[in-house]
Amino acid sequence: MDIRKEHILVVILMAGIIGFFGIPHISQPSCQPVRQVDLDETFLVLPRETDLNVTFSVLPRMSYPQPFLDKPRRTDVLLMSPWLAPIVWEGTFNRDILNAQYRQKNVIVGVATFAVKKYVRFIEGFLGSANKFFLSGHRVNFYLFTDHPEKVPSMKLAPEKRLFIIPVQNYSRWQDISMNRMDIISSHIRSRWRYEVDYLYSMDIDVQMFEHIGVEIIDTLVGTISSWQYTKPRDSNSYERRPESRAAIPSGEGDFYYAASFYGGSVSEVYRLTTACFKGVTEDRANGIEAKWHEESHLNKYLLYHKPTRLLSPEYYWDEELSRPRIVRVKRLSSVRKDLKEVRF
Ligand code: UD2
Repeated sequence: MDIRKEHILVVILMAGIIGFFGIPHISQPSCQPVRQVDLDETFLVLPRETDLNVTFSVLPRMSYPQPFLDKPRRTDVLLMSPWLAPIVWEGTFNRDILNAQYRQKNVIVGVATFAVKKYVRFIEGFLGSANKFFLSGHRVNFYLFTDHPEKVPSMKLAPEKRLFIIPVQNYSRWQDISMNRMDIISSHIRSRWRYEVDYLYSMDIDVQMFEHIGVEIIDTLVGTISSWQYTKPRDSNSYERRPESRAAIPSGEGDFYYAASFYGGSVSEVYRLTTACFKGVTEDRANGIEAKWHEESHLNKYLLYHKPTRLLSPEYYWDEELSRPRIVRVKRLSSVRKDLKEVRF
Protein backbone atom coordinates (compact mmCIF):
# COMPACT_ATOMS: atom_id res chain seq x y z
CA MET A 1 0.00 0.00 0.00
CA ASP A 2 1.55 3.41 -0.92
CA ILE A 3 1.34 6.61 1.17
CA ARG A 4 -1.56 8.15 -0.80
CA LYS A 5 -3.73 5.07 -0.23
CA GLU A 6 -2.88 5.18 3.53
CA HIS A 7 -3.96 8.83 3.66
CA ILE A 8 -7.25 8.07 1.97
CA LEU A 9 -7.89 5.21 4.42
CA VAL A 10 -7.20 7.49 7.43
CA VAL A 11 -9.58 10.12 6.06
CA ILE A 12 -12.35 7.54 5.49
CA LEU A 13 -11.80 6.15 9.01
CA MET A 14 -12.02 9.64 10.60
CA ALA A 15 -15.14 10.50 8.61
CA GLY A 16 -16.73 7.29 9.91
CA ILE A 17 -15.84 8.13 13.53
CA ILE A 18 -17.18 11.71 13.17
CA GLY A 19 -20.32 10.42 11.47
CA PHE A 20 -20.92 7.97 14.30
CA PHE A 21 -19.97 10.07 17.36
CA GLY A 22 -20.43 13.61 15.98
CA ILE A 23 -17.86 16.47 15.86
CA PRO A 24 -15.94 16.70 19.13
CA HIS A 25 -17.27 19.64 21.15
CA ILE A 26 -14.82 21.83 23.05
CA SER A 27 -16.92 23.08 25.91
CA GLN A 28 -16.56 26.64 27.27
CA PRO A 29 -16.51 27.15 31.03
CA SER A 30 -20.13 27.91 31.93
CA CYS A 31 -19.18 31.01 33.98
CA GLN A 32 -17.82 32.83 30.85
CA PRO A 33 -19.81 36.05 30.29
CA VAL A 34 -21.73 35.96 27.03
CA ARG A 35 -21.01 39.11 25.01
CA GLN A 36 -24.31 40.48 23.77
CA VAL A 37 -23.82 42.21 20.46
CA ASP A 38 -26.79 43.93 18.96
CA LEU A 39 -25.97 43.48 15.30
CA ASP A 40 -28.56 45.99 14.21
CA GLU A 41 -27.10 48.82 16.23
CA THR A 42 -23.40 48.31 15.96
CA PHE A 43 -22.51 46.46 12.80
CA LEU A 44 -22.84 47.30 9.20
CA VAL A 45 -21.18 45.41 6.42
CA LEU A 46 -19.48 48.16 4.51
CA PRO A 47 -18.27 46.88 1.20
CA ARG A 48 -17.09 50.31 0.10
CA GLU A 49 -15.46 51.61 3.22
CA THR A 50 -11.88 52.67 2.61
CA ASP A 51 -9.46 52.49 5.48
CA LEU A 52 -7.50 55.70 5.21
CA ASN A 53 -5.12 54.54 7.89
CA VAL A 54 -3.81 51.93 5.49
CA THR A 55 -0.80 53.61 3.95
CA PHE A 56 -1.26 55.51 0.75
CA SER A 57 0.90 54.18 -2.03
CA VAL A 58 3.92 56.07 -3.31
CA LEU A 59 3.26 59.73 -4.07
CA PRO A 60 4.67 61.52 -7.09
CA ARG A 61 7.63 63.82 -6.48
CA MET A 62 6.31 67.19 -5.41
CA SER A 63 7.79 70.51 -4.50
CA TYR A 64 6.36 72.44 -1.54
CA PRO A 65 7.60 74.52 1.41
CA GLN A 66 9.45 72.45 3.98
CA PRO A 67 7.71 71.98 7.35
CA PHE A 68 9.76 72.94 10.44
CA LEU A 69 8.93 71.78 13.96
CA ASP A 70 9.96 75.10 15.47
CA LYS A 71 8.04 77.19 12.94
CA PRO A 72 4.32 76.47 13.34
CA ARG A 73 2.21 77.66 10.42
CA ARG A 74 -0.37 79.24 12.76
CA THR A 75 0.23 80.47 16.30
CA ASP A 76 -3.03 82.39 16.72
CA VAL A 77 -5.44 79.46 16.91
CA LEU A 78 -5.78 76.05 18.55
CA LEU A 79 -4.58 73.43 16.06
CA MET A 80 -5.18 70.30 18.07
CA SER A 81 -7.88 69.19 20.49
CA PRO A 82 -6.85 67.77 23.88
CA TRP A 83 -7.46 64.29 22.41
CA LEU A 84 -5.08 65.06 19.53
CA ALA A 85 -7.66 65.53 16.79
CA PRO A 86 -6.53 68.16 14.26
CA ILE A 87 -8.57 71.36 13.98
CA VAL A 88 -8.58 72.43 10.35
CA TRP A 89 -7.68 76.08 9.67
CA GLU A 90 -6.50 77.88 6.58
CA GLY A 91 -2.70 77.88 6.44
CA THR A 92 -2.19 74.60 8.28
CA PHE A 93 -2.24 72.08 5.44
CA ASN A 94 -1.09 71.63 1.87
CA ARG A 95 -3.99 70.72 -0.36
CA ASP A 96 -1.76 69.46 -3.19
CA ILE A 97 -0.31 66.73 -0.97
CA LEU A 98 -3.75 65.76 0.30
CA ASN A 99 -5.20 65.67 -3.20
CA ALA A 100 -2.35 63.47 -4.45
CA GLN A 101 -3.04 61.03 -1.60
CA TYR A 102 -6.80 60.91 -1.98
CA ARG A 103 -6.79 60.54 -5.76
CA GLN A 104 -5.07 57.20 -5.26
CA LYS A 105 -7.89 56.04 -3.00
CA ASN A 106 -10.62 57.02 -5.45
CA VAL A 107 -12.82 57.81 -2.47
CA ILE A 108 -16.53 58.56 -3.04
CA VAL A 109 -18.07 61.07 -0.67
CA GLY A 110 -21.83 61.37 -0.17
CA VAL A 111 -23.56 64.59 0.87
CA ALA A 112 -27.04 64.40 2.35
CA THR A 113 -29.05 67.60 2.23
CA PHE A 114 -32.72 68.45 2.65
CA ALA A 115 -34.86 71.02 0.88
CA VAL A 116 -38.38 70.68 2.20
CA LYS A 117 -41.22 73.15 1.73
CA LYS A 118 -39.91 76.67 1.14
CA TYR A 119 -36.28 75.59 1.51
CA VAL A 120 -36.35 74.47 -2.15
CA ARG A 121 -35.37 78.06 -2.93
CA PHE A 122 -31.88 77.35 -1.53
CA ILE A 123 -31.14 74.39 -3.82
CA GLU A 124 -29.67 76.36 -6.69
CA GLY A 125 -27.26 78.35 -4.51
CA PHE A 126 -26.20 75.27 -2.60
CA LEU A 127 -25.62 73.00 -5.60
CA GLY A 128 -24.12 75.71 -7.79
CA SER A 129 -21.52 76.62 -5.19
CA ALA A 130 -20.90 73.02 -4.09
CA ASN A 131 -20.32 71.98 -7.69
CA LYS A 132 -17.53 74.55 -7.86
CA PHE A 133 -16.02 74.44 -4.38
CA PHE A 134 -16.87 71.13 -2.69
CA LEU A 135 -14.23 68.41 -3.13
CA SER A 136 -13.32 69.72 -6.51
CA GLY A 137 -11.82 66.95 -8.68
CA HIS A 138 -13.08 64.18 -6.37
CA ARG A 139 -16.12 61.94 -6.68
CA VAL A 140 -19.17 63.27 -4.84
CA ASN A 141 -22.76 61.99 -4.74
CA PHE A 142 -25.25 64.63 -3.65
CA TYR A 143 -28.39 63.11 -2.12
CA LEU A 144 -31.05 65.79 -2.15
CA PHE A 145 -34.22 65.05 -0.17
CA THR A 146 -37.18 67.14 -1.12
CA ASP A 147 -40.97 67.13 -1.09
CA HIS A 148 -40.90 69.08 -4.39
CA PRO A 149 -38.73 67.08 -6.83
CA GLU A 150 -40.32 68.99 -9.73
CA LYS A 151 -38.86 72.24 -8.39
CA VAL A 152 -35.24 71.08 -8.46
CA PRO A 153 -33.56 73.24 -11.10
CA SER A 154 -31.73 71.31 -13.81
CA MET A 155 -28.05 72.00 -13.40
CA LYS A 156 -24.97 70.75 -15.19
CA LEU A 157 -22.61 69.27 -12.65
CA ALA A 158 -18.92 68.45 -13.01
CA PRO A 159 -18.37 64.91 -14.44
CA GLU A 160 -17.23 63.51 -11.08
CA LYS A 161 -20.32 64.81 -9.30
CA ARG A 162 -23.74 63.14 -9.31
CA LEU A 163 -27.09 64.32 -8.03
CA PHE A 164 -29.75 61.96 -6.67
CA ILE A 165 -33.14 63.47 -5.93
CA ILE A 166 -35.02 61.56 -3.27
CA PRO A 167 -38.67 62.35 -2.51
CA VAL A 168 -39.41 62.82 1.15
CA GLN A 169 -42.52 63.72 3.10
CA ASN A 170 -42.82 67.08 4.81
CA TYR A 171 -43.75 67.75 8.41
CA SER A 172 -45.83 70.63 9.64
CA ARG A 173 -43.22 71.70 12.20
CA TRP A 174 -39.83 72.84 10.88
CA GLN A 175 -38.22 71.35 13.96
CA ASP A 176 -39.45 67.90 12.89
CA ILE A 177 -38.04 68.34 9.40
CA SER A 178 -34.70 69.21 10.91
CA MET A 179 -34.71 66.44 13.54
CA ASN A 180 -35.97 63.66 11.25
CA ARG A 181 -32.95 64.17 9.03
CA MET A 182 -31.02 61.94 11.44
CA ASP A 183 -33.49 59.08 11.02
CA ILE A 184 -33.63 59.38 7.24
CA ILE A 185 -29.85 59.46 6.96
CA SER A 186 -29.40 56.40 9.13
CA SER A 187 -31.99 54.37 7.21
CA HIS A 188 -30.48 55.35 3.86
CA ILE A 189 -27.03 54.31 5.04
CA ARG A 190 -28.43 50.95 5.99
CA SER A 191 -30.36 50.38 2.77
CA ARG A 192 -28.16 51.99 0.17
CA TRP A 193 -25.30 54.36 0.93
CA ARG A 194 -23.10 51.76 2.56
CA TYR A 195 -22.79 50.22 -0.91
CA GLU A 196 -22.28 53.55 -2.67
CA VAL A 197 -20.01 55.86 -0.70
CA ASP A 198 -17.01 55.74 1.62
CA TYR A 199 -17.66 58.94 3.57
CA LEU A 200 -20.84 60.81 4.22
CA TYR A 201 -21.53 64.41 5.26
CA SER A 202 -24.80 66.01 6.28
CA MET A 203 -25.17 69.66 5.31
CA ASP A 204 -27.83 72.31 5.72
CA ILE A 205 -29.23 73.48 2.37
CA ASP A 206 -29.43 77.19 3.28
CA VAL A 207 -25.71 77.69 2.82
CA GLN A 208 -23.33 78.69 0.05
CA MET A 209 -19.70 77.91 -0.48
CA PHE A 210 -17.24 80.67 -1.32
CA GLU A 211 -13.88 78.90 -1.12
CA HIS A 212 -12.60 75.38 -1.63
CA ILE A 213 -13.65 72.71 0.82
CA GLY A 214 -11.41 69.80 0.00
CA VAL A 215 -10.23 66.46 1.28
CA GLU A 216 -8.93 68.14 4.43
CA ILE A 217 -12.46 67.53 5.79
CA ILE A 218 -12.22 63.76 5.43
CA ASP A 219 -11.79 61.64 8.53
CA THR A 220 -13.58 59.00 10.58
CA LEU A 221 -15.77 61.33 12.65
CA VAL A 222 -15.87 65.02 11.84
CA GLY A 223 -17.63 67.92 13.59
CA THR A 224 -17.70 71.63 12.76
CA ILE A 225 -17.18 74.15 15.54
CA SER A 226 -20.01 76.68 15.61
CA SER A 227 -19.16 80.23 14.54
CA TRP A 228 -21.47 81.55 17.25
CA GLN A 229 -19.88 79.87 20.21
CA TYR A 230 -16.21 79.19 19.57
CA THR A 231 -14.90 81.50 22.28
CA LYS A 232 -17.57 81.02 24.93
CA PRO A 233 -16.88 79.22 28.20
CA ARG A 234 -18.58 75.83 28.22
CA ASP A 235 -21.23 76.79 30.74
CA SER A 236 -22.58 79.59 28.56
CA ASN A 237 -22.70 77.46 25.40
CA SER A 238 -26.12 76.38 24.10
CA TYR A 239 -25.93 72.78 25.28
CA GLU A 240 -29.08 71.14 26.57
CA ARG A 241 -28.63 71.11 30.34
CA ARG A 242 -32.03 69.84 31.51
CA PRO A 243 -31.33 66.36 32.86
CA GLU A 244 -34.75 65.10 31.66
CA SER A 245 -33.59 65.33 28.04
CA ARG A 246 -31.49 62.56 26.48
CA ALA A 247 -29.37 65.36 25.00
CA ALA A 248 -28.43 66.70 28.43
CA ILE A 249 -24.81 67.50 29.09
CA PRO A 250 -24.07 67.99 32.79
CA SER A 251 -22.85 71.40 33.89
CA GLY A 252 -19.05 71.63 33.87
CA GLU A 253 -18.77 69.37 30.79
CA GLY A 254 -18.42 70.18 27.10
CA ASP A 255 -15.53 70.63 24.67
CA PHE A 256 -16.69 72.74 21.74
CA TYR A 257 -20.17 73.63 20.51
CA TYR A 258 -20.72 71.81 17.22
CA ALA A 259 -23.05 73.02 14.45
CA ALA A 260 -25.52 70.45 13.11
CA SER A 261 -25.30 72.14 9.73
CA PHE A 262 -22.14 70.24 8.77
CA TYR A 263 -20.91 66.96 10.21
CA GLY A 264 -19.83 63.64 8.80
CA GLY A 265 -17.26 60.90 8.63
CA SER A 266 -16.98 57.31 7.57
CA VAL A 267 -20.29 55.71 6.65
CA SER A 268 -20.19 53.42 9.70
CA GLU A 269 -19.49 56.28 12.14
CA VAL A 270 -22.20 58.48 10.65
CA TYR A 271 -24.55 55.52 10.93
CA ARG A 272 -23.72 55.15 14.63
CA LEU A 273 -24.05 58.89 15.20
CA THR A 274 -27.38 59.36 13.42
CA THR A 275 -28.87 56.19 14.93
CA ALA A 276 -27.87 57.23 18.46
CA CYS A 277 -29.01 60.84 18.06
CA PHE A 278 -32.38 59.85 16.61
CA LYS A 279 -32.86 57.34 19.44
CA GLY A 280 -32.38 60.30 21.81
CA VAL A 281 -34.90 62.38 19.83
CA THR A 282 -37.44 59.53 19.95
CA GLU A 283 -37.00 58.99 23.69
CA ASP A 284 -37.38 62.71 24.32
CA ARG A 285 -40.60 62.70 22.27
CA ALA A 286 -41.94 59.80 24.34
CA ASN A 287 -41.10 61.75 27.50
CA GLY A 288 -42.75 64.93 26.22
CA ILE A 289 -39.55 66.96 25.97
CA GLU A 290 -37.73 68.54 23.02
CA ALA A 291 -34.06 69.42 23.30
CA LYS A 292 -33.17 73.11 23.24
CA TRP A 293 -31.57 73.04 19.79
CA HIS A 294 -33.30 69.92 18.50
CA GLU A 295 -30.99 67.41 16.83
CA GLU A 296 -28.05 69.80 17.26
CA SER A 297 -28.33 69.27 21.04
CA HIS A 298 -28.23 65.49 20.55
CA LEU A 299 -25.27 65.84 18.19
CA ASN A 300 -23.37 67.85 20.81
CA LYS A 301 -23.98 65.22 23.44
CA TYR A 302 -22.86 62.45 21.06
CA LEU A 303 -19.66 64.25 20.07
CA LEU A 304 -18.80 64.93 23.70
CA TYR A 305 -18.72 61.23 24.48
CA HIS A 306 -17.54 60.03 21.06
CA LYS A 307 -14.71 62.44 20.37
CA PRO A 308 -14.44 63.53 16.74
CA THR A 309 -11.25 62.47 15.00
CA ARG A 310 -11.11 65.80 13.16
CA LEU A 311 -12.66 69.20 13.82
CA LEU A 312 -13.46 71.82 11.24
CA SER A 313 -12.86 75.39 12.36
CA PRO A 314 -15.64 78.00 11.98
CA GLU A 315 -14.25 78.69 8.46
CA TYR A 316 -16.37 75.71 7.46
CA TYR A 317 -19.61 77.23 8.66
CA TRP A 318 -19.53 80.96 9.11
CA ASP A 319 -22.79 82.64 10.05
CA GLU A 320 -23.47 85.65 7.83
CA GLU A 321 -24.87 87.60 10.74
CA LEU A 322 -21.49 87.71 12.48
CA SER A 323 -18.59 89.98 11.67
CA ARG A 324 -15.54 87.90 10.87
CA PRO A 325 -12.56 88.04 13.26
CA ARG A 326 -8.95 87.99 12.00
CA ILE A 327 -8.44 84.36 12.96
CA VAL A 328 -11.12 83.26 10.50
CA ARG A 329 -9.03 84.06 7.43
CA VAL A 330 -11.34 82.37 4.94
CA LYS A 331 -15.09 82.11 4.74
CA ARG A 332 -15.47 78.77 2.99
CA LEU A 333 -19.12 78.15 3.68
CA SER A 334 -21.66 80.54 5.01
CA SER A 335 -25.35 80.61 5.85
CA VAL A 336 -27.72 82.40 3.50
CA ARG A 337 -29.61 85.19 5.21
CA LYS A 338 -33.24 84.23 5.61
CA ASP A 339 -36.40 85.61 7.16
CA LEU A 340 -37.02 82.75 9.59
CA LYS A 341 -40.71 83.52 10.11
CA GLU A 342 -41.38 83.67 6.38
CA VAL A 343 -39.33 80.66 5.26
CA ARG A 344 -40.35 78.19 7.96
CA PHE A 345 -44.11 78.66 7.68
C1 UD2 B 1 -29.66 75.23 13.27
C2 UD2 B 1 -28.66 74.26 12.72
C3 UD2 B 1 -29.38 73.18 11.94
C4 UD2 B 1 -30.39 72.48 12.82
C5 UD2 B 1 -31.35 73.51 13.41
C6 UD2 B 1 -32.25 72.85 14.45
C7 UD2 B 1 -26.57 75.45 12.40
C8 UD2 B 1 -25.81 76.34 11.54
N1 UD2 B 1 -27.73 74.98 11.86
O1 UD2 B 1 -30.05 75.92 12.07
O2 UD2 B 1 -28.48 72.24 11.41
O3 UD2 B 1 -29.73 71.79 13.86
O4 UD2 B 1 -30.63 74.58 14.05
O5 UD2 B 1 -32.71 73.75 15.39
O6 UD2 B 1 -26.16 75.13 13.47
N2 UD2 B 1 -35.23 72.31 6.56
C9 UD2 B 1 -36.06 72.24 5.44
N3 UD2 B 1 -37.28 72.82 5.48
C10 UD2 B 1 -37.75 73.48 6.58
C11 UD2 B 1 -36.91 73.57 7.70
C12 UD2 B 1 -35.65 73.00 7.66
O7 UD2 B 1 -35.69 71.65 4.42
O8 UD2 B 1 -38.88 74.00 6.53
C13 UD2 B 1 -33.91 71.65 6.52
C14 UD2 B 1 -32.93 72.42 5.65
O9 UD2 B 1 -32.02 71.50 5.09
C15 UD2 B 1 -32.22 73.33 6.65
C16 UD2 B 1 -32.14 72.40 7.87
O10 UD2 B 1 -33.35 71.63 7.84
O11 UD2 B 1 -30.97 73.74 6.16
C17 UD2 B 1 -32.01 73.11 9.21
O12 UD2 B 1 -33.03 74.08 9.37
P1 UD2 B 1 -32.65 75.63 9.53
O13 UD2 B 1 -31.51 75.96 8.65
O14 UD2 B 1 -33.87 76.45 9.41
O15 UD2 B 1 -32.20 75.64 11.04
P2 UD2 B 1 -31.29 76.78 11.75
O16 UD2 B 1 -30.89 77.83 10.79
O17 UD2 B 1 -31.93 77.20 13.04
